[in-house]
Amino acid sequence: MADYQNIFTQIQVRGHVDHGVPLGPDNEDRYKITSFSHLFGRLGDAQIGPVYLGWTGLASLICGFFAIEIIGLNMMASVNWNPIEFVGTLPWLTLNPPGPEHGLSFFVPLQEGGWWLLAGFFLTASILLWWVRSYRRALALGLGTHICWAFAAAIWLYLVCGFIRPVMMGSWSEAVPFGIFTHLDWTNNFSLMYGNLFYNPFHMLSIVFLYGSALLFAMHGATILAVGRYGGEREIEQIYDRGTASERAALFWRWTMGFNASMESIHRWAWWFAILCPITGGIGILLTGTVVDNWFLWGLDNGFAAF
Ligand code: 07D
Repeated sequence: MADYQNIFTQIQVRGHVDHGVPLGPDNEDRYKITSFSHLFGRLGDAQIGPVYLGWTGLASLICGFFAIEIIGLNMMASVNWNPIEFVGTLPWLTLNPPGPEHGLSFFVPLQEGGWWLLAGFFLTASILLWWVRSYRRALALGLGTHICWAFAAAIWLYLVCGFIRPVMMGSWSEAVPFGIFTHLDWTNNFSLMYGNLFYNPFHMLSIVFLYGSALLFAMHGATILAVGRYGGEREIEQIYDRGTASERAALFWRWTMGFNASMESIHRWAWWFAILCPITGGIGILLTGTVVDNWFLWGLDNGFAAF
């Protein structure tokens, strides 16, 4: 009889619906709606759901909906409510923060940035509520909270760019616009205004962890796929058995570079590299314009930039 091996086999896992571990009386009612998808089965697990929405999830989606509505309707208004033009020019459309004349005021006329403040409030509420939901679901399942803290690291950079630094600079006008090209322009202008972000050591570090994460992910993903023919993706059994795919994988790296991570430590490496990208990035942005006005001149002063 054919049995499931790994992604290379043509067999899909399609057993009975798995409702997961029992979670106590409060949660039992929710675990009902599920379905199966052949396409999803090719990419991962064929079972869809059960999705746990809960109050924080619902509130997050509602806030996210408000944010997107405010941004989208403002963009629609900017093209005279013409749907064809909206679609055609979407990458250039934008909802901008208040101008510098409004400082940090909360009472800004809607057309002069008030809508941006409202959209920012709802987007931030949505993201924070989603974080609470992820934290609570992790606890309910008896997991560690590693995913939530990694998510928090990304939220840190988001808050630095859109809230904490503008507050420290005393003006909402420092914040990021809601728009596809305009947020890219903001990024470019930010670098130009403050003397080239490449000379900001925290931008350097953030790039190290960004590229480092990609490298680690490629090494780990490739290693596990390479030993897939020996069942390498079944990490748990592999950790305590000798002579397994895992042992070959480890030996490969010792042969080629003299050192190997363990099945457990590679995931710690990945986690730290991933979270340090936005953590160091957020520090770099926070220092810009508050502590350091020109990173190139700062680099000259500190002996690593040259004319
Ligand atoms: C942005 C924050 C978390 C996101 C969350 C999600 C929504 C959804 C949806 C409304 C990603 C929020 C959800 C908003 C809304 C709807 C529908 C995480 C984010 C929670 N740089 N650069 C970085 C490189 C240059 C600049 C980081 C490379 C130039 C600025 C990273 C190069 C200039 C900033 C990085 C390069 C410049 C950065 C981002 C090369 C001008 C930042 C890390 C090869 C273009 C940010 C310290 C990240 C930062 C940042 C890479 C060049 C400007 C490492 C590879 C010189 C202003 N740059 N950069 O994880 O942290 O982002 O800087 O040239 O703010 Mg840079």
